[in-house]
Amino acid sequence: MSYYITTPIYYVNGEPHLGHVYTTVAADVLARHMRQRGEDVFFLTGTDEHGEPVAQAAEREGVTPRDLADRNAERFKAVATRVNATNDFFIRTSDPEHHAVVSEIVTRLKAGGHVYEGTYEGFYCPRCADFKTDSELVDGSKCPIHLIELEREKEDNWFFRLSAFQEPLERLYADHPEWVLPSNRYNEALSFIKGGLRDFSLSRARISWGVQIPWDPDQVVYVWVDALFNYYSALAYARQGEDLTDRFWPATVHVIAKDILKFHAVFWPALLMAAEIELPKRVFIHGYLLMDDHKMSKSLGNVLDPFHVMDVYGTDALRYYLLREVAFGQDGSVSPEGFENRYNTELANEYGNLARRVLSMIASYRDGLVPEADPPAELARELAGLVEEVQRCLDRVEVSGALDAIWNRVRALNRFVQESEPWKAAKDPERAGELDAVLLGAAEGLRVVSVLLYPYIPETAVKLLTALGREDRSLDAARFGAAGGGARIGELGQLFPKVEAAEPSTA
Ligand code: ME8
Repeated sequence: MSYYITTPIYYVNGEPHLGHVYTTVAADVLARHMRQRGEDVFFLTGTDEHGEPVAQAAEREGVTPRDLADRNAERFKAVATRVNATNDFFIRTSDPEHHAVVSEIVTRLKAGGHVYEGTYEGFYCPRCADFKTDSELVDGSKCPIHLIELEREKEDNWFFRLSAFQEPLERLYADHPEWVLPSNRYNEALSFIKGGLRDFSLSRARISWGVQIPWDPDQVVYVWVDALFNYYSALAYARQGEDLTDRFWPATVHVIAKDILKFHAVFWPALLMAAEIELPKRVFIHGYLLMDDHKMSKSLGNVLDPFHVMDVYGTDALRYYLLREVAFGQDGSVSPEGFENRYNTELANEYGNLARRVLSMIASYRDGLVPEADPPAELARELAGLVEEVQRCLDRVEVSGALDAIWNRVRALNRFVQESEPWKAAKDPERAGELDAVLLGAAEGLRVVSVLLYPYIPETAVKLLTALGREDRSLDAARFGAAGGGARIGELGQLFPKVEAAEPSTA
């Protein structure tokens, strides 16, 4: 089956930060997991380069929007690589191929009677690229998100008849109660729709940085319309000489945060209906990472800078922390101190030490060969159903739910090793069979959790599976007992080394 997953395309008006990393990593976990399942996966991320957010930032810096976009798009690309994202393509809305698709679609919208000429009068926030109703404003005239003073604008432009989609959208929500997840976000979007939909401007007259309206060269396509169609346009040109649209459209899931719910859960399906394009199957809305926790950490200082974390602790540690600390779908705080806690207690102790311990026992008690034995029934019970549980969670985009389920088994394996005390059996030749079963069970359990952890901590999981002499990381391999004994184990360095406190900065 095909599985097409997207992140938002990020604005190039600023630097990539932890919030962007969060969404990209979560989407990457899903993409990697679905590949493990043998699905035909396409994973898209990229940059949103038009409109006021970028044009104004460029003006402030005294460069052209294109220069700013070129510079920052490179940074976003580099971040995707740095976090080990396995995106199949990186779209930039300044790509000429994307322009062509947007022009064609707005032309089609007009031909279909969904576009009319009108006058917009009201408030507009250039940072959100969003029109604000009077009731949304703070202190009478400020953007509720950016708290900047907005001016009342009046301009003639082209309107999209969103109001005509009130009923079709209500029907979409009634027929597909899980098309927006989690359910609180579904309710929020539905109540926005039920509150009455107003037509919105499909074009802007004031700026020129964007896709020209084909029948009116004085206007450019509203940046959100331009941006949303990236999910569709990318498939047409991501692979040279090949159109992937039939293979991957409609998208399986768009992963976004709650800031852009309205655009994805209301505007987007209406635009697609108008353009007579099939709707994506799901939008998943995650929460915000709250980063204002100023507790001091020994090695990281007081801000969780993702690049610093990756430099000091490695990419896997950051990926793990983000998806473990905050329930995916809810808001939650992240902090350097919280990071260190999870790194030391969970990654280094619960997983890293478990791995080292099991491998060193196999090395010293069984000359480095995983023994042949029947796996212990209690472990088999503990791990039964785990693959299905992880699949069920990830089908519903519960990225941290799946990780919790896996981690519970990491803890169960630790208990198993602790309680079965193989070091005692190793001293008694009569208990050789028992020792074989414990070592085989522990190795097999470690292998199973590592296959399932692969999407979250890919570098570490590959190291561990290699050291276990079992490199198959398909989901079928994640069944307890699938591999059995006989493998020769290899060397495993320290997976999550202790990091000493950073020297106090002398700057
Ligand atoms: O909105 N916590 O781009 P953007 C969690 N170009 N996620 C966060 C976050 C935080 N504190 N801050 C940002 C745009 N994000 C548009 C999108 S899509 C067709 C166009 C993540 O650069 C989260 O995914 O402002 C959020 O939705 C996105 O960055 C917004 O990125």
